[in-house]
Amino acid sequence: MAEALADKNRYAHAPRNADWTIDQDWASYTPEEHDRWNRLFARQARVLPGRACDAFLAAKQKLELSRAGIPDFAELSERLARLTGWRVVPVAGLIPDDAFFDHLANRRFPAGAFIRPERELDYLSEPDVFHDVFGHVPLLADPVYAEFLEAYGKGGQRALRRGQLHNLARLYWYTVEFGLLATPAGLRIFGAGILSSPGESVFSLEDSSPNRIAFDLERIMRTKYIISDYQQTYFVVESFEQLLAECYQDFGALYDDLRAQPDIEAHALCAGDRVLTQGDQHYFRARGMAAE
Ligand code: HBI
Ligand code: FE
Repeated sequence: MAEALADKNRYAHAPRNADWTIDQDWASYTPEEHDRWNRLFARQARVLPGRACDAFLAAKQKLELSRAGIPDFAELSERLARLTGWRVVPVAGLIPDDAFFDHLANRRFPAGAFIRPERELDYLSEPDVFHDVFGHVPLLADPVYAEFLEAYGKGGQRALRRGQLHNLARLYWYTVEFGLLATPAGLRIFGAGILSSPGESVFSLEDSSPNRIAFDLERIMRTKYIISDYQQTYFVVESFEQLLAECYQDFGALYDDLRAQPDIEAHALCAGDRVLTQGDQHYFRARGMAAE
């Protein structure tokens, strides 16, 4: 297993700092690795216009992410820091929750330095440089979203202390990873997990299978999710301002409420949901996943 990991992620054994950051060693990327980034990038550049939110498309330009090859995080951070003070710091993979939240609370986004192997081009088990830098980083150039993610990091530290991280992780999952935005032109994508996935970029907006429900903080914090396939429900925010405003409140009272309430299945609809589209869950039934 260790060999497989090393083969897949050549940073797996890189020496790391106390804050879990490593040296990206940008010069060590091979032409094949840069080429794989370029192919992933080109595929998303084709599918995202008209589907990704404007803030993402604008930031992709501003950050010059359209330049070929895996970005040098130090250079990218100079451009990003001038806009919102955020920086991108290299890590070998998933890092402990407390380190992760501490970085976010200090406007540092921990991004995987490795790029997925050819055999995992479409499905990826751990956030690699394409998921993190192409999917997550551009929205950090949006001032309101940038403030939201810093607030999320601070909230994460509080949730950890209360032992309610699973509730906050759901907020991250259904917004930062898989969130949709309502716009006058229709629904648009802002979640990084969708932005970095060609199939889900179409599925999340256009397929009849998933539910699409208006953002509701408590509802989201009770809703379970799956990590190995497309989502069965997407939540829709009105604006990043709404997202930020919802996260400024002290979650203490909300967490107390949540302890008393049962979790909600990923495909379920609840009384009180403002349902934009009710999914037929055909995708999940075909996989025997949606419990009726
Ligand atoms: N580490 N590098 C990295 N990236 C993540 O997205 C990440 C992590 N550690 C913890 C974590 N995410 C989640 O547990 C939190 O989002 C809740
Ligand atoms: Fe992610």
